[in-house]
This record gives sequence, structure tokens and C-alpha cells, in this order.
Amino acid sequence: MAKKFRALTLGEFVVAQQNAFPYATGDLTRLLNHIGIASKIVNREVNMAGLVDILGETGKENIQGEQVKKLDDYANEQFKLILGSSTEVCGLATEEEKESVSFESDLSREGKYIVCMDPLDGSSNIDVNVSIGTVFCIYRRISEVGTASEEKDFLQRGTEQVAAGYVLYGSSTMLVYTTGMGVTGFTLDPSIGEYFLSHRKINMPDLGTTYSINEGNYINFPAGVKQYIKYCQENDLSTHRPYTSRYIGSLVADFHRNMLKGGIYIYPQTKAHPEGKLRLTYECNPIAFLTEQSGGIATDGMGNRILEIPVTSIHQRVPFFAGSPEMVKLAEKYMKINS
Ligand code: P6P
Repeated sequence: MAKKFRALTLGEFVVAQQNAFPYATGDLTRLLNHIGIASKIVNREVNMAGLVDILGETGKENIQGEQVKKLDDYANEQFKLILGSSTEVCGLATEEEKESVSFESDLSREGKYIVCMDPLDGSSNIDVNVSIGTVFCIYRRISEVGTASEEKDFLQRGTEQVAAGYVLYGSSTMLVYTTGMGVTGFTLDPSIGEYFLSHRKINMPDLGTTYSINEGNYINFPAGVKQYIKYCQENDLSTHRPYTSRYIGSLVADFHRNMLKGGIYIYPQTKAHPEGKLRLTYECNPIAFLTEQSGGIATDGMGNRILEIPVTSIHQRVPFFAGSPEMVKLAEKYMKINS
């Protein structure tokens, strides 16, 4: 009779992982669990968005000049509330806030960590019921414990991340994260509100057949990107059927599929976004950490490792090429030929 395994919950797993760090105090464990709690609250609203008055615009614009959806706002407020009342985090930078938020309570000021996050990424998909996500990463603070968080806490390179992850509000809700010991995925059982271990160690295939890019911007792409797309469209690889184009317009959903099945996600420089569209601190660095931890490569398309790009502002944008190593290397080769 096959031995039955009881699935581990997120809480049990992070505690077990903590034991691998002899000097761990449990703060990071508690922080990851707080992020899990906030994601469950957001998930509840995401699942009911069509039923309650939470769709649509707030009439506000964020610093990106993008219309803020009610669910964006709600997610941002929930993560601020949960993290602000934890004792591990002294400050938060999010897509929805122009400046970083320093949590003012005495307990928060003792927090050792800061969080950068996009509380609800892909929000243009909310009204059409397409998967959206939360992206987060965690750093140790640089500023003195016991004081308010400072801007320098949020301008650390991606290599300094302590942890990174995302929540995918899709056909099922998943929380996927890394602390530098590989990538692990949990799936939410909404009937009991518990995340259960479902993907113990996620490894990105070296080569895939999916490329994810908004080809509507084709005319404005760099020549190297245009040539890479043509390569994908014209080469019937001997061991793979022709490439497939899959682009959801939701970074977390596109990335998650590519990480599991192999593939490449590209958001290059375009006319509308000459620096690239995605933000380094709360989109590219966390996804790049997960990419590398699962065996992939993440660069700016010009040979620069995302995790090593100097961070000069919270909302800094960079071109983003992330995915299976063989695919990113080939895309980089086309970019280099045309540079
Ligand atoms: P476009 C969503 O706004 C986002 O940040 C990513 O989730 C997504 O991949 C990308 O932008 C979509 O941008 O210009 O293709 O609509």
C-alpha cells in the first residue's frame, strides 16, 4: 500500500525551512506567513470582484499615470495593513505609492526587513476575468533598527534579496516563493483557507517552445527582438514543434507558465516605454530571483544580469528578458548582433 503523505501547509514548510538557518529568529518565517494571510484576503475579493462593487476605476492615477482599479487599491491597502501590523517589516514600497511607506509603530520600527511589491499586477485583466498576480520581494533593512525605514533600504540591488515570490490568482490560487534554496509552490484550498505544498522544487526547462511578448508593439521593438521573434516563427526545431506565442498581459501568469513548461518572457524597450515598461524593484528583481533559483536567466537584453543592475529609484524601469537559458541566450545573441 503506497504510503500516504499529508500535504504540508505553507506555515509548516517555512518553519521547516527556517531550521536550515541556525541563526534564524523566525522573523522571516512570520513575514512569509503574513504575506500568505494578506494574499488570502485579496484572493477572496479577486474571486468575488464580479459580484461586489469592486471592479472598475477609482478615478485615481498612480505614479505611473495608470488608472488605479478598485481592486488594485484594495490589495495595496490590505498588504499595507497586514505588513504594517506585523513586527518584522519597517517599511514598504509598492507600485501604488509614489514614495516608500515607513511603518510608524514602535514595533514596526524594530522590524529587520523591508518589502517591495506590486500588490496586484496585470490589473487591466481584472474586468475581463483573466489571471492576475501579486509580486513581492524582501530585503534586510540597511537603516538602523529602531528608526524609520529610509529610501536607501529600497534601493538595494536584486542580489541582496532575502526572499521573493508571487501569488497567482488563476484557475487556482498559488503562492510561489524562494529564499535562495530553490523555488517552491503552494496551492490554496479555498474551502479551508490553507496553502498546501504542491510544487516542492520548480525547475525551469533549459529550452521551451513558448515566447511571451506583446507583438502589438512589434514595429517599435529593437531589431534584435524582431529577429528573435522571426527565428521563433520560422524555425521548426527538430525536437520541438514550432514555437508558440502566448501572452496574457499579466506578468505573473505568463512567467508562471514559462517557468513550469519552459519559455521566455520579453518586455523590451518600446516607443511608449524607451526604458522598458516593467519596474526593477517590485517586478523584475523578484521575478529574476525566482528565474535564477529555478535554473533560468534574467537580463535586460544587453548582457546585464537583472539582479546586478544598480537601483536608483523605486519606480525605475528596465527592459526585461527572463526564462529558459537557451532561449534568453539566443535572444541576447540577436540583440548583441544588432547593438
Ligand atoms: P502591455 C501589467 O500592467 C504588466 O506590468 C505586466 O503584468 C504585463 O506583462 C505587462 O505589464 C503588459 O503590458 O503593454 O503588453 O499591456
